[in-house]
Amino acid sequence: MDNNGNIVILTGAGISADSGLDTFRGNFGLWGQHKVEDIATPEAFEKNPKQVQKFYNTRRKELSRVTPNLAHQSLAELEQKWPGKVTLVTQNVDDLHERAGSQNVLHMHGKLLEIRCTATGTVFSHHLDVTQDLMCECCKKTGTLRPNIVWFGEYPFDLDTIFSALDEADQFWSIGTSGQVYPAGGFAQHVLMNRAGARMVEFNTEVSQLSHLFSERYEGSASETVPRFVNTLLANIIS
Ligand code: BJW
Repeated sequence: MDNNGNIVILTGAGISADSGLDTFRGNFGLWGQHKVEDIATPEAFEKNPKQVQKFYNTRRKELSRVTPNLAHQSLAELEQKWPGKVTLVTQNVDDLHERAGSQNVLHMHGKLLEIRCTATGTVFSHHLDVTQDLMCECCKKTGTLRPNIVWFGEYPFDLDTIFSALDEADQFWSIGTSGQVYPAGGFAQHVLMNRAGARMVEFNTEVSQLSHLFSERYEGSASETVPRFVNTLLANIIS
């Protein structure tokens, strides 16, 4: 493995928790406040679109009240300064990585600030509330717009690009994810099986379902552990 080689980083809700956004699981998570099957499935949207749009309208609004934290910022700095390729794969639908300055970001579960026309598949950037009586710019109909979010049973975005990056990874980092959702929950295992000797690092406040796959673990808030780790790494780049 190349010490200065390619790094693939998987982020989850935990990295945005220090910015004030809720995670999904755990006592105070979003799935503690809402039933997942009432929100995050295509069937839920079909049955009760108003309720699903309301959930995403609330979360979209929250974005204007939060800012990237030191973990997001240090990953952006890493991408800029690291001699190898840095691929940031996020399960998060917020835009905090981009606002911190990261450029190579793959949003495998979609983006809160995008909506999609179910009639044509066209994706639009959208920062305001979405209601069922909003007319779609492309098909000129109402009731065809949905959040551009990947729900359970739907195929995540950019998987070909993600698996190509995993197949070339010299390091795999997992930050703030419980590892309970697939296929993201299988990425660490994929790297272990296909990239013998890759550096495996996990950052989490607690032991996760995937912790046993990582030879290096940093327990604590991502906004503290990640910047410390990145600073040390950048200070030790072998030229
Ligand atoms: C901190 C911290 C701090 C806190 N610092 N850390 C049976 C077995 C296996 C799989 C399946 C199965 N039945 C169905 C499936 C597939 C299904 C699945 O995985 N289900 C499981 C629940 C069982 N997956 C799918 O359906 C996916 N599609 C799919 O599989 O397509 C077919 C396919 C097959 C094979 C290959 C390819 C494709 C789609 C999944 C869609 C997920 N959607 C959601 C909601 C939409 C987005 C949104 O509204 O925001 O995505 S669910 C939700 O979970 C969201 C997240 O992105 C995702 C992951 O959650 P995450 O980020 O890990 O958050 P938490 O809350 O779980 O964890 C936070 C972590 O942070 C914790 O560990 C904390 O300790 C930590 N933490 N504060 C550091 N300050």
